[in-house]
Amino acid sequence: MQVTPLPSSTLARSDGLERVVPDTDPDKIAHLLRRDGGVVIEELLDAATVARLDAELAPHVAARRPGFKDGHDDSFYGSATVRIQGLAAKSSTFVERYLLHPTLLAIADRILLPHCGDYWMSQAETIFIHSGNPAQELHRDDCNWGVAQRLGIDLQISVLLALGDYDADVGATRVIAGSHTWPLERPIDDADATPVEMEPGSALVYLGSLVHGGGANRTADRVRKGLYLAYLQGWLTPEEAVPVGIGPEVAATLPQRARELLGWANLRPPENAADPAEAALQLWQLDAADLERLSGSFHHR
Ligand SMILES: O=C(O)CCC(=O)C(=O)O
Repeated sequence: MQVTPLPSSTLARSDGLERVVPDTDPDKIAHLLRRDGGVVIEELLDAATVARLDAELAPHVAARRPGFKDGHDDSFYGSATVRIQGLAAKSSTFVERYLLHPTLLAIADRILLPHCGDYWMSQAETIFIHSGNPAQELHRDDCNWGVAQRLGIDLQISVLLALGDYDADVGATRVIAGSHTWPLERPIDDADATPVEMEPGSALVYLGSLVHGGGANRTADRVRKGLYLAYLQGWLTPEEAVPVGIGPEVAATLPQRARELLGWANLRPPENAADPAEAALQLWQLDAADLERLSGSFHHR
């Protein structure tokens, strides 16, 4: 993989986010997330793992024309952007090293579990921004769940892993640090957003309430390779129809925690449920006959 190293001067913290390493105390990372809305974990994955992920996804990316969906207004998703989903069926490295990364799960436990029995994956996709793609509109991921967004609790944690060049020219994600605390009505100004530049293998982790957006790719021939992953409160509908994209045959081969995160398990009731009905509740149930038929793929807990 040909990657242009970033000059160290461009690694300044002008984006307002702190840099940590993967074995930083997860309480500290959760604190930074709550304080700034985002944080960069440097070297979340090593170079060999990044290369393996990239290689496993490459045939799927090569077979896809840029643009999200025919007949769809691509100005948000990017008409020169390649988004591939169903990643758990396409890359075992995605599951083993990214979805189940202990640091990411430790952060999600701290931020999301206080409000749910369990969280699950909302979406994972390549966001490969090609030359000429304009900057994406700044937004909050939480706007997917407009009513819940007003509850004032953390709904989602998003991660953007750099699989290659991730500098301002190639379309690094732009963020407004601290904007997760703003009233939703406050106007958003593009001039306040700063690109988060990272080395391959590093990851931007941010709350669903943080204002952000993909950058413009102003280069002639480089591609901004970001690998998106989001963990969501289990009582909210994921953005991607995750289990459908994976199928029972693949699900049966996955570790139990992966099946739980990928919609191949029912959801636990909240641990602190005071009401007996709430404590007995099982969301995302499966009829006993279906459970038998899918034995080995759907995990009943
Ligand atoms: O690609 C990026 O940097 C951000 C993408 C994003 O926020 C989105 O597509 O919702």
